[in-house]
Amino acid sequence: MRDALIGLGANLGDALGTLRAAVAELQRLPGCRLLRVSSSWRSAPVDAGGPDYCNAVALLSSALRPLELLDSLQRIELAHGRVRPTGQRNAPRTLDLDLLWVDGVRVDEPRLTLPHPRLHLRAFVLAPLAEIAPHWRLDDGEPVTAAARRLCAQGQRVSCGEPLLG
Ligand code: PH2
Ligand code: MG
Ligand code: MG
Repeated sequence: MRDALIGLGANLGDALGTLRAAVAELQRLPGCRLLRVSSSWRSAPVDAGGPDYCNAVALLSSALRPLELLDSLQRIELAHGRVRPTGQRNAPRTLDLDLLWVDGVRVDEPRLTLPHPRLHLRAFVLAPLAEIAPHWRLDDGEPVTAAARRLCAQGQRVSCGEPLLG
């Protein structure tokens, strides 16, 4: 079993309801145990257009290989009506489940790069991560709390919203 960090995002339809449903599905994923889930955090789209996003992160313990876990995440996205318009990068989406980090795993393949190459640049990931794992350190050793504060000071606005569990 390895710990795995998932980023959740939605900015179409009932985004908060979709994140709650996705968390319930992560809880039921075969071969996985849900360890922690952040609150829902609201932010403006980064490098994208459309409505504000609801974002969250979830920490799993998973017996699946990274690509198997990615397949499972993409099945959940599809079940929530995720479509990928051709030629439109970062199009608004009903549900985005990104595999961001797997303990001890580095891969760089067409379908999957771990750790996620933009993990350290996104307050909408680091703020919820600091909520559930305040002692987490990024690849370069920077504490997640400091990195989240720095990105917010640089102008990325994120605000904590509703709990996603219970
Ligand atoms: N996801 C993107 C691009 N931009 N911005 C916010 N605030 N939240 C996201 O989840 C997000 C984004 C591509 O996946
Ligand atoms: Mg994404
Ligand atoms: Mg994605």
